[in-house]
Amino acid sequence: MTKIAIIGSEKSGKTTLAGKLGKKSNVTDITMYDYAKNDRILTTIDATGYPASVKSLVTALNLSDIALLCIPPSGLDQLAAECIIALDLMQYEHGIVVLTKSDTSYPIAQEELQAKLQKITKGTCLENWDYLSVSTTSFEGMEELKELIFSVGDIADRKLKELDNMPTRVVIDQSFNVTGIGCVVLGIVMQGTLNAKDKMIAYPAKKELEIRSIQMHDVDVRSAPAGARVGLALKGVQSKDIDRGFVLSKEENVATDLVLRCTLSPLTKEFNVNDMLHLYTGLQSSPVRVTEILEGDARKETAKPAKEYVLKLSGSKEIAYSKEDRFILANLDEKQRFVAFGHEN
Ligand SMILES: Nc1nc2c(ncn2[C@@H]2O[C@H](COP(=O)(O)OP(=O)(O)O)[C@@H](O)[C@H]2O)c(=O)[nH]1
Ligand SMILES: [Mg+2]
Repeated sequence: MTKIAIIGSEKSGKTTLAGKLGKKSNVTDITMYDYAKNDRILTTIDATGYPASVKSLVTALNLSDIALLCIPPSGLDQLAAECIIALDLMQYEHGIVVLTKSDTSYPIAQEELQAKLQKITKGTCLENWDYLSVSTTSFEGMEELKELIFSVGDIADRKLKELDNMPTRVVIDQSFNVTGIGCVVLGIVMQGTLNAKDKMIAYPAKKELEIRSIQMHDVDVRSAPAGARVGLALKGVQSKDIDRGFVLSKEENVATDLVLRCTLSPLTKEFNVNDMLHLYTGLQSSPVRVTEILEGDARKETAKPAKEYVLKLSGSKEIAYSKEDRFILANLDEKQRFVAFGHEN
């Protein structure tokens, strides 16, 4: 089961490409496309809410194993650069740079564009990603792209297998009521193995529940491994108890205020004590106020690019997380909105 996020700037051909990779299913601020043939299952997520919504981009990436960064012949713009900064802050492991609309360019120009992008992304997590020229008009590169997605998908799946024995965590992206069944949620098993009849807790609300049944791509299964996209019927809760971003787990930390050890991107602007930022982890987000900036033991008024700080953040919403979870900070008032990554201090 391979899950990809298609990202990039506006009019780079993302939605057209997503439409060629599967059949449109769910639409919120992300749009999902499904494809299944033989034992190959592909879920493609188009971050349709981006660029207006940073959350749409983070959500699409956190629901996927592979990112397809779309760059048209006109090259890198402000938004594509923002996507690269987001990928690097997330240390996004698997991806492909798709040089889109290749029918409107020339091979030599595409080669130059690739060389330029490789230079720009040197030292980032994109450093070793594959490049492919693709046109959804002439179909150049489409078959190669599908093969490449599945071969990168196999590598991602092998990595996910290593997570099968960890404590089970399921991140929820949709929750609704089905007459005669009750609360049904859709989500991804982020780690561990989920079994029918498992007793879990929905965080951050701390609602106890039981997994009544599990479906993977409309087929009933008794258990689901790490990486699986699942539909779950839940016992003991109602759909109104569970929001997008909730985590089903045995144990999570829950907090509104956080103390994070953060590294600022070299490509962000500085910010000050009392500034408002946005915090993202998994599919959750919360506005937070910076209440303290510490560099070592010294209190600072300002946090500067490319430096590491301990930040005290005061939020207004409960966030569920584990010790090893990565947090992303954004400043929605800036042109390039991604600021930093961090972990609990
Ligand atoms: N010539 C050409 N046009 C394309 C290709 N892919 C997309 N387009 C066109 O580019 C425009 C933007 O495409 P869209 O998929 O909506 O881009 P998005 O904003 O990144 O989702 C539309 O007019 C598409 O028809 C392609 O491979 N070749
Ligand atoms: Mg689009």
